[in-house]
Amino acid sequence: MPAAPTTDGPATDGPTTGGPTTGGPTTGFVVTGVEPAAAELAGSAAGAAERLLTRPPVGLGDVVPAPASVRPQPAANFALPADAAVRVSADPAARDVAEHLAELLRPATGLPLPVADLPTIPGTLMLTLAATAPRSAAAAVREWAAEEYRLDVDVDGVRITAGTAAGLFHGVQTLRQLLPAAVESRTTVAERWVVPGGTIVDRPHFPYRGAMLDVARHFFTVDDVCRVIDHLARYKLNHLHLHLTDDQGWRIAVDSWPRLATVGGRTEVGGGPGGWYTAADYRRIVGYAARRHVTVVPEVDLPGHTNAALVAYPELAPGKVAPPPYTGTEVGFSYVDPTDERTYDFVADVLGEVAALTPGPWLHIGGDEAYKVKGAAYTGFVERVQQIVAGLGRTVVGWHQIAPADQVDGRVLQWWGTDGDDPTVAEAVRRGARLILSPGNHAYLDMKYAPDTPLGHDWAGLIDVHRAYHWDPATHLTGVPAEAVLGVEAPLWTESVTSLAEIEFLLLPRLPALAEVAWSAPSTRSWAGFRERLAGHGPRWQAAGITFHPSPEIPWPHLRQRPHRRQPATSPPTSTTFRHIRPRADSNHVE
Ligand code: TNX
Repeated sequence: MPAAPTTDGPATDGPTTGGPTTGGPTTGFVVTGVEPAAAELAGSAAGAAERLLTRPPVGLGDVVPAPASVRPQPAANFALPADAAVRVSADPAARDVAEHLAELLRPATGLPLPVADLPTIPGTLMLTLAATAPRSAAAAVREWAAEEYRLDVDVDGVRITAGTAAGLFHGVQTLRQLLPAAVESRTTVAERWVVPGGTIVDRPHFPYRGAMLDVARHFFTVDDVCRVIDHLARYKLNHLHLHLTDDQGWRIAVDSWPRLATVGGRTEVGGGPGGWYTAADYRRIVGYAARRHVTVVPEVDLPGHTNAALVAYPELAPGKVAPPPYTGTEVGFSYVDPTDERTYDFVADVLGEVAALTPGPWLHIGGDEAYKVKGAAYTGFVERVQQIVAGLGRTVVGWHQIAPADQVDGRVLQWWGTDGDDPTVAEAVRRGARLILSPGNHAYLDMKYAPDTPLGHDWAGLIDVHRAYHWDPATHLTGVPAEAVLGVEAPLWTESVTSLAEIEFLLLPRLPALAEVAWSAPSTRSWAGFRERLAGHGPRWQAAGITFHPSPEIPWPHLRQRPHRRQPATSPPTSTTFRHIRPRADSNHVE
């Protein structure tokens, strides 16, 4: 007779590794004094019983962003055995996702997790490239069905199926969230690695889901940027927009105009040393992102926000006089001379080199707050730059100020208004433009959470987690049909942000809120459900050493006892002095 289980198997009381399928020393059952056949029977019965008793700490639906469909099978929980292996369809991109999964799980589990191609040996974690049947006909014709995945968990293992490596990658991120929070630890942890049983079928609601990092106002290292990419990937965001140039600094080396970086890159807000990315640095960022199925969208902001370029090349400045370097936080005063042909050589050279380094389809040309280039001078400039981008075979993206310029194939406007009524943008959409929505009062990650937030701005209002979550991209702008909305992007401007900890403090927990707005169908979204699901991510971020804002809106399991206004235990952001953004007094622009 098997003895009774020594414990009722709460997941966190379990062994370091091993589980029912290995029958290792840590199953929690003791079998004594029985014949071999009976022992075998007893052993397998004990294994079955333990599987039934194994309670995962995470529910199958506890995923952010909310999946399209979740069918739990509580009797089918899976515990990762010591000999767990990853098996994957023989395809280089899928193989890379499998390696990524193993890399994610090895540090905390301490398991070897070898990766091999299917079908040699069935593994416990299987990644299969195949149609995610059954798939609706409607989904099949939507371009974003490409990112769909299906995840099946039963007592024998986990199977992720997708039509593309990107779909497999999203499935891996879901699996990561279904494991105990300790999986985020970078060192080996004593834990039972149980995954809740059942099936998830999931796909994004919008194809473009992104965040922007302003590396111009303050410079951030390649490692910092890569860490931001990790945060995006975790929440199934698939675009990183890099704001590479602004008045305070030029951050990308351009061979044909070398002083842009070597002179224009040496400044930043507040007088710090600045910096820039070499081509190799930038390639590293792009490659790191690509491996996480994130596309980099480079922005060269034109014709305004160009003081750093003018310092480096006075020939681009109106009057050909170099302005002094600028390290303040005002906007709208600088511009490249739209009447000089040399300016268009500059634009073509810079965009050509940036395009050559960038595998993705998008080139962002800025276009915001060019207060001193007005009317036809402005639209004429934008139209020429749009043609340069088209000539490079890329799709142009610009801040919504470029709306009055002529339509060019595929053009995308990034809308950052705070009022959902914008007739000029609605008209550009009628002429064929598509939109990325970054409403300043919902998606701007540089806004403060609350009046006492130690960094950030408030010109677009305060954005707590609820405000970041509570809006619908499909209906947000009057006169813009849902089909014109490509997706959502959360910009992080960095006038007040000087370190990775500060970036993370502003990103988390609002980035997952915006990720859910972009990924999850409205029918699967609810604030009540979201705040409960998000709560489980606090321990994950803590385990990974990630800074976040412990917003009192979220019922954090391990932070509950803390007074509301305390900062996170991990690297609290320092308070920074910040002058409110406003057009310079000498700006004569009226919007
Ligand atoms: C507006 S939004 C800007 C940026 C500032 C930001 C600060 C947009 C396209 N331009 O230049 O950094 O406000 O929140």
